[in-house]
Formats: sequence, structure tokens, C-alpha cells
Amino acid sequence: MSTSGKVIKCKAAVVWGLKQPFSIEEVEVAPPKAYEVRVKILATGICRTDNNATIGAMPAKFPVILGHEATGIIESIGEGVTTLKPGDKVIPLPVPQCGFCPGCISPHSNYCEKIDIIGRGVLADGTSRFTCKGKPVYHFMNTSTFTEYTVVEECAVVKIDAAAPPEKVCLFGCAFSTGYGAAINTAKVTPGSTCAVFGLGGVGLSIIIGCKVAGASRIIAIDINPRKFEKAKAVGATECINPKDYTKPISEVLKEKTGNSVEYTFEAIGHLDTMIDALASCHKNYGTSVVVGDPPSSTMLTYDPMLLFTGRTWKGCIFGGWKTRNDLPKLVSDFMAKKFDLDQLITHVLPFNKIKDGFSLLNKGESIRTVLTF
Ligand code: PAD
Ligand code: ZN
Ligand code: ZN
Repeated sequence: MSTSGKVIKCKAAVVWGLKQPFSIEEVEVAPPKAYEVRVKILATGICRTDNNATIGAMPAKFPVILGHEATGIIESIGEGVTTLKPGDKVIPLPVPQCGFCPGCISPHSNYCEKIDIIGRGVLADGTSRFTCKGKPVYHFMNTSTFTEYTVVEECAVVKIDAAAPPEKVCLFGCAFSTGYGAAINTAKVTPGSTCAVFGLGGVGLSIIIGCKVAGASRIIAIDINPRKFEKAKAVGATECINPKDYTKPISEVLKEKTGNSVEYTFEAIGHLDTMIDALASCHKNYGTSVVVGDPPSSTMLTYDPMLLFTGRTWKGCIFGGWKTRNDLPKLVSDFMAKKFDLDQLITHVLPFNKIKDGFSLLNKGESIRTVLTF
């Protein structure tokens, strides 16, 4: 029996308020309105950004369905949708590509104005498609994937190769694309260069993969959790540093180890002190440092402007600089052609109802990516 045009009742992980746990509930998912599609989620990864939203470090409206790194199948489409049809395998896009805003029109930008970075929690018409126990439940980052079904705007989802394995390519919905693109697109790492990556989660390891594909000859991986080092080496790090083994800042340690020659540094943690240390770690004139970690909301950063005055470049990056609807299908094709491997990044695969265990693995530093399957 077709579900098109009808409300679907299904299971979703709802977070009812700040610092509240994930609660598996029966929710109602309304049919897609004009220029929207309803997606059956097949697999979804757990990202630090979801955890940040539960603790207030990333804006979100509660109650909310979090999750933004997924693969799914189009269940039905709303009026006016022309680029997708039921049955298409897709990746929902936390950074949409509307095609019309200044960021979409510029060849130098991937920042689509439709991105919900401020936690609006609603779709274009200002309403949500989810309800639970008679109350509206908000969307998250244009996607909301911790649910069996979600509704997203046409510009916030892209069709991919039907043969792509869902429990792997969901990582293209955030961690892999972000990290890999930070190295390839944002820093534009050059062959033979020296790179340093602060933070070895799913994002940091993907940065290492990007640095390696770009031909970097020295990739220094930094984390306070030494259990991450084996994975870092497996994806291409040439050496690893634990800040806990030193009393001085890592920028000083790197200067000594490299003869002051680090070209590219990346912060993939989301802490203000490591953003400054990563900046100070690259060469004072020709160095480039990229902030990839989410800055904690409502905080300010002070730094010595001399760090920039001498010529360093300090950049940020959203979703690895990819124009999502144009570029993700090509990245998935590169994966299918074995240009890179995601196996090292996926440490755990759990059924969706074990979502709390997935977050506990992340917070205990035991996982890189946990993928939840439905
Ligand atoms: P994660 O928590 O899996 O990895 C972070 C790593 O940093 C862990 O291995 C920690 O042990 C390590 N760490 C913590 N403190 C320190 C420290 N002081 N020094 C060195 N290492 C430390 O997170 P993730 O890989 O999922 O995400 C990393 C960040 O990137 C996080 O802030 C997330 O919100 C952000 C992100 N940004 C974008 C974007 O578009 N810019 C996209 C996705 C994620
Ligand atoms: Zn993410
Ligand atoms: Zn746009």
C-alpha cells in the first residue's frame, strides 16, 4: 500500500530539551509540501555536532530530531520537485545548494543561504513536518536523520549511485566530505608539504586522507587520546603527538620537530585554545590554518594579531567547501572507484534503537564513527 500523500507513523529519536537524553518515540511525519521530499533513512552516522546540539554548544530548537549524516531512499515527492523521484538513493545535505543565493552563484563559495546554522528548526514555509504526542518537533540542519522517515527540501538532498553501500556512504553526508574537502578545497594542500591535524575524530581522520591524496609528504596527527593514533597512521599520518606528553604548546613542539616548516594546519576539535595553537603552528608567513571544528556558540576568541600580521592565512570551512548537489555524487563515484576507503573511519555499526550507546562510545573516545542502521 502506497504511503504517498499520507502521514507516516514511525520511530524517531527525539531530544525533548537541552541536556535531555535521546528518547525513541513514535512520531508522525507529514507528507512533503511543494519542493520537499520525504526520505526513508537507511543508515546514519553520529557526529560530534549532534552531541554539541544536545549540550547547547550548537544552536537547535527543542524538542528536536537531530542527525545530519545519512543515506536514504526517496519515499515520495512534493509538488514541483523535478530532480528526484521515489526510489532514488540519496544523501540529505546539512549544507544545501539552492542554486540562486549569492553563495550558490559564486564559483568560490559553497555557503548556501538556506543552511540552518542558527537552529531555525523549520522548513522553508516556517513549519515542521514532525509531531510527537501532539506537539511539533523541530528539524535540525535541514536534515534530521535520527528517524525512520524525514522530510527535507529538494535543495537539501542529492541523488547518488544506486549501488553505493548506505552504511558507508552516509559519511559523505558530513565527516568525510568535510575533512577531505578541508584539505583539498580549503587549504589546497600541495604535494611534498608538511601538514598538522589537531583532533583525530571522523573529521580529523578524513582531513588526513585528504592531505595524503593531495600528496603531502609529512602528516602530523595530534590528539590527547592515544587510542586514536593507530587509526591515524592507518589512513596516512606519518607521526603522532599527544599534547599530554609535553608541557609547552604544540606549536612549539611542531616548530622544533619540523624546523619551523609546517605549511598547513587544521583544527578539528572545536576548542578555542586549539584553534589558536593550530594557527600558531603553521609557518608565520606562508602557513595556512583551517578551522574545521565547530566554534562553541556564544563565545569570543582573543588572539595576538601578530600571528596574522606576519602573513599567515586563517580560514574556516563549511562542509569542506563542496558545492553539495554538484560535488557529492562525484565524491561517491570516486569512492566506488576505490580512490579512498572509509573502513578505517567506521568503528561501530549499531541498530538505530542503540543510539544512546553510539553517543556514549563517542563521549568515551572509543569510536571514530558509529553508523546506525534501520
Ligand atoms: P570527535 O569528537 O569524534 O573528534 C574530536 C577529537 O579531538 C577526539 O579524538 C578528541 O580526543 C580530540 N581532542 C579533544 N580535545 C583535544 C585537545 N585539547 N587536543 C587534541 N585533541 C583533542 O569529533 P568529530 O571528528 O565528529 O568532529 C570534529 C569537529 O568538527 C567538531 O567540532 C565538529 O562539530 C566539527 C565539524 N565541523 C564541520 C564543518 O563543516 N566545519 C562538519 C562536521 C563536524
Ligand atoms: Zn557532522
Ligand atoms: Zn543557495
